[in-house]
Amino acid sequence: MAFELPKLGYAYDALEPNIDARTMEIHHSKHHNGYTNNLNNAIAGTDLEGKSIEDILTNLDMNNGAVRNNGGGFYNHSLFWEVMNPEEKGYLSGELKDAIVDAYGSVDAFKEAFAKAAGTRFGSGWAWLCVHKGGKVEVCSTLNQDNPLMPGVSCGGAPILGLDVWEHAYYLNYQNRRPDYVQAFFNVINWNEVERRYAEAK
Ligand code: MN3
Repeated sequence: MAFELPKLGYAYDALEPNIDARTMEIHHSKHHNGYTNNLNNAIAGTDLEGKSIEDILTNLDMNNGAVRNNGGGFYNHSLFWEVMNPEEKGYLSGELKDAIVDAYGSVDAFKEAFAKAAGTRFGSGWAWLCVHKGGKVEVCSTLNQDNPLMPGVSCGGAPILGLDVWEHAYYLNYQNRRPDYVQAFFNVINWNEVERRYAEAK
């Protein structure tokens, strides 16, 4: 059973003006589709075929560049689409909010830490909010399509929120203004989904 490009739960223009429709369309139908196809090609006929993406990434041979890049790309974008929602207005509450305040002192300080992780990731990569067993949360970032599930990545726990900071994610609308794109992302986070992932992973 090959991996399939997941459908978006909303229209390409639904995140405007925070993320423009053209960027969303290219990002999903070209970039994410490419990672999906390349992942399927990379695992075809190997013992990875038929395994879950989480299983593949958790037990990854980091020297396997094709699976590292495309498996990461497949997983990271699938998470990214789900942690955004045009109808949620970024309401953070409950146990996740408590964990964030415990770790960072306030929601604003967490946003600053997340924006810094996204803004200082040199070149291409992702910013993450992760949860460790027991519920402690941590902000970090990874290079290229790496993610916190992969072995030896300097970023631990289960990813529950991720932001793509590759230029393809924002350049059409924001050009070199990555910090503006990061701030716009805060407007479209689906905190219900992030909280669901927190409860499942903690
Ligand atoms: Mn991308």
